[in-house]
Amino acid sequence: MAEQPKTALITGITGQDGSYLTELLLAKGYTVHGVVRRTSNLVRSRIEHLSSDPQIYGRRLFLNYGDLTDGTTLRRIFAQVQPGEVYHLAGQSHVGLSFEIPESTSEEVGMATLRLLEICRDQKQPVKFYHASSSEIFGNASESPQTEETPFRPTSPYGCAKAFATQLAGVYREAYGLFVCNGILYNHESPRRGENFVTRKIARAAARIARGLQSEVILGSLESRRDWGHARDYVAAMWLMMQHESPDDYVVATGVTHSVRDFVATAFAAVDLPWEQYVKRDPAFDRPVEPVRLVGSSAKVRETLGWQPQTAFADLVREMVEAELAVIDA
Ligand code: NAP
Ligand code: G4F
Repeated sequence: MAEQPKTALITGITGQDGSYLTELLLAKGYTVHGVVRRTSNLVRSRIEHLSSDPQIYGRRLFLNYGDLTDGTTLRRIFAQVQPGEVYHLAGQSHVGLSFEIPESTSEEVGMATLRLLEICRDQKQPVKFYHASSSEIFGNASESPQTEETPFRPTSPYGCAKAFATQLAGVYREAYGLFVCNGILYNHESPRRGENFVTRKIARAAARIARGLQSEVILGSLESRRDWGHARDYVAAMWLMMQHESPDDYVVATGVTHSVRDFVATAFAAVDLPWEQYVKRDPAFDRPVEPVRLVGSSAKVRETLGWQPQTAFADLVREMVEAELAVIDA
């Protein structure tokens, strides 16, 4: 007998990861439902190529209005969609901004995860739940590289809220036997990254400066180091976790760090410009506290699920800069 197509529900489908995950799941034959919030602009640029395709939209891809803060509607969406797999990616995802808007960040990142776990608990059909945890839970990390066993020491409101949600996810797995996975993901980027994250800001500036549309870019700390991978590779790890026989937590990382300065130098080299002439520093972009030594050991996800990153740092940077140039030159 032919296998029934799987149905997935994605919160945060319009975000960077949501868009790549939707492409992956559609390619695997899933029916995909996304939760989208009401916005003043109807264009959802990252999934426009899918939602404007009549062969896909309304057939295997559906968008449902909802908001993380609106439990009644989320519950109704679950009842209508009856998802087999839920990928919970939505929420305020900017660490620096979480110092400005800590209450709404904690509500969206922390309490909304609890809300969704409670809905999962009440489902009659078995439902698998992926929680988008973050390396920010390790914050001022006590060891390096970090593993699934490293203690949580967050250094931002965002990190605290993710730590709360990560621990709750573990509690629901243990207490109720739910299939719940925490993907503890390190920074992952792409041409679809939000414009106020450092990698996209740099890639965009390098391209615009090269085309004479901008004269400089103002950044915060150039010394900060991150373990940067490609979002396309990281959504594959999310899917693999949900296919494994038992639920678990996994660190997903490249294991290699680069500084913001390295990113700048690589991006400007891609357009043959000396970055020192164009990059200015403003402490206004510094955070009250920065995590230290964030680099992940992905031994578990590599050995258990066979995952490995496919994109090298230099290729990621080049892809991001070339995408910006293509938009300008179109
Ligand atoms: P993103 O591009 O900022 O996308 C966030 C998504 O959440 C968007 O679809 C956004 O909708 C939606 N959203 C925000 N608040 C919402 C609300 N109240 N109700 C409904 N939807 C809401 O983030 P991302 O980079 O794809 O990351 C996905 C998840 O992984 C996030 O939870 C993030 O914290 C986490 N994470 C990311 C990284 C990384 O390096 N990218 C690393 C670790 C963990 P709109 O389009 O309407 O704004
Ligand atoms: O690009 P960022 O804003 O990413 P950050 O704070 O590492 O957070 C991202 O990765 C986390 C995973 O570890 C996710 F959980 C989170 O949702 C998000 O996706 O900043 C990277 C580094 C920081 O040290 C920051 O201080 O770049 C430094 N930086 C320097 N100048 C800047 C800037 N960051 C931003 N956003 N803008 C600047 O001008």
